[in-house]
Order: sequence, then C-alpha cells, then structure tokens
Amino acid sequence: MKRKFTGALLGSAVGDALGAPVEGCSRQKVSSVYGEGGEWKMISGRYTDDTEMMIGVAESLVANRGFNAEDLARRFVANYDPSRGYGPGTKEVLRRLSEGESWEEASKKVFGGAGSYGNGAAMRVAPVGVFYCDDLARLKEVAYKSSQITHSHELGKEGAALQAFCVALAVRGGRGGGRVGERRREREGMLHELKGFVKNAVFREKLEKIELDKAKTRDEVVRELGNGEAAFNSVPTAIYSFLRTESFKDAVAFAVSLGGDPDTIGAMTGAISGAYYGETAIPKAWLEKLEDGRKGRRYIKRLAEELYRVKISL
Ligand code: R7I
Ligand code: MG
Ligand code: MG
Repeated sequence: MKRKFTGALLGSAVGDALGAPVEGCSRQKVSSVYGEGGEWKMISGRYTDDTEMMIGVAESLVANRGFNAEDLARRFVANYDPSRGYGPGTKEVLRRLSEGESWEEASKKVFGGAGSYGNGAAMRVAPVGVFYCDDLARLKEVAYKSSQITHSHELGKEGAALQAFCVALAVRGGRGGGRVGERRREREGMLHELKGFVKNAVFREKLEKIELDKAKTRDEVVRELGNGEAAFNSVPTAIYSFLRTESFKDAVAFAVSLGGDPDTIGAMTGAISGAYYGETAIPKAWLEKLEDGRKGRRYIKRLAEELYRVKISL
C-alpha cells in the first residue's frame, strides 16, 4: 500500500518530466525526439506546474490531516514558480489569491466569468485519489473543492473528480496476480466503474469511446479522445493510456507519444499507473533522472510516505 502512494506521486512527477520537453509538440515531433517505441531516455528531468501543484496538494493534506481549502490555496501561492509553465487562467487566479481574494471567488473571474475547464485541477489531484481511496463520497467532494480554488468550471471540476477516482481504483486494484485473463477482466471492471461514476455527458461520451478489445491507432486516439489542455480532452486520454497497456513504462510512453499536452497527460497516466503497479514499476533510469533539488524526487517520496502514515493513523 505504501508503494502505491509513493508510486502515484512519483509516477505523476516522472510522467510530467518525461512530457515536459515536448509540450505543445505534434505526435510526429514527439516520435522524432524520443524515437519510435523502444527505450526512452528522459531528457531533462525538470518537472513543471503539474508537479509543483501536486506537491502543494500533498503538503496540505499531510499538514491538515485531510482537506483544508484555505491552506491549500495559500500553499499554491507560496509554491508558485512562474518558470514552471503555468496556464494563463491559473496564473491569473494565483495572482488574485495573492492579493487576498477568497479561494471560493478568485477562480470564478477567469475566462469571462466562465471559470476554467483546463486540466490544471486534474493534473495535480493524485494525492486526493490515494488519500480518499476508500471513501468515494469524500473523494468526490474534496476533488471538487480542491478544483474550485483555480478551476470553477463544471468540466474542470468533473475532470479532477474522474482522475481522482481512477487513481483510487488503481490503488485498490492490481493485487490479483498476473494472469492475462484476470488483468483483462479487472480493466473491464474499472472502465465500468468509471462510467458509473461520471454523471457529466461530455466525459461520459468520451468514456463510451474507449474500447478495450481494439487497439486504436494514435491518430484515432487523438481524434476521438483528444490530447489538449481542456480537462475533457486529456483526462479520458490518460485513463485510456493506462487501460490499454500492461506496464508503467508503456502507459506513460504511450501517453507522451500522443503529443499535444504530454507533460499533463503523462502526469495523469503516471499517477494512475504508479498507483496501480507501485513505485517499483517506475523505470529506475527515469526516477534517477527526475530533479532532486529542494522539492525534488526524494522530497516527493517522503511526502507520499507521510501521506500514507497520516492515512493509516486516522
Ligand atoms: O488548466 P490550467 O492550469 O492549465 C494546465 C496546463 C497544463 O498543460 C500544464 O502543463 C500547463 O502547461 O497548463 O490553465 P488554464 O489557463 O486555466 O486552462 C488551460 C487552457 O484551457 C487555457 O489556456 C484555455 O485555452 C483553455 N480554457 C478555456 N478556454 C475558454 N473558455 C480553459 N477554460 C476555458 C474557458 O472557460
Ligand atoms: Mg505543465
Ligand atoms: Mg501540460
């Protein structure tokens, strides 16, 4: 169980760092950078906003032994490093928060008052998924509230809740051993539960397009599920990347290979896959290349272990 917590958080950071150098690139450009199939070498190991915000979520859950919106909003502001590549909506919300606007109101002002449906709330939600893996109602509530701080659009919140739920299913799954038929049935079961969880029509339609008995081409995946910065064009894609593969490495490489928003689709796929396969399934070479400064690889691992300790102490 502890290895699933560390796997989810480190997996998210590794996926982010692997996708970061090719963010905004086409599928073709990604394959010219990393090569087709085979072994991928991580290029820089520097993570982006996805991981910086995920760290804030985990720090806040640990410090408060659970969710505290005001504290989380403060941590997002305190951790903010503009060189990590934040989205424009989130930047504006963080500025508003730093000027004293309340966490409930600041996010409602962006995009002409619509609020953001970007994937910024889903990309950072892994700690919520592992921490509330056995309490669905609370998981959903906390996913929504943690989104509200920066993403108040219904679709931004729904994306975060779906991603958190998938991470929770991954924590609970993957224990039945390695028979192909069993693994297959487990994935069908997960997809079924995900469909049951989502009430929103936009996400529902996307999940309906996922077929586990047919391998889609990358072009089909991009066309049908998306590879962009909107939550509905990336969360289902991350879930699919996990469901169609059989290892952490293949899942994250597939997610990144789609291009578009690969740091974020990589981070979300990495979180689900890390929670499912556990930390030991993350390729050593990727982990070792992940940055290890003040809030780097070892810090993230310790944070995940603390989160686990708080969880079992409750
Ligand atoms: O969601 P957010 O934090 O961005 C996350 C992305 C990830 O790829 C990170 O790696 C980082 O690079 O940025 O930032 P937002 O600016 O809230 O949303 C991302 C994008 O989604 C915006 O730049 C818009 O293009 C789009 N978007 C919207 N467009 C119109 N109307 C989000 N919400 C809206 C909207 O309501
Ligand atoms: Mg990013
Ligand atoms: Mg991104």
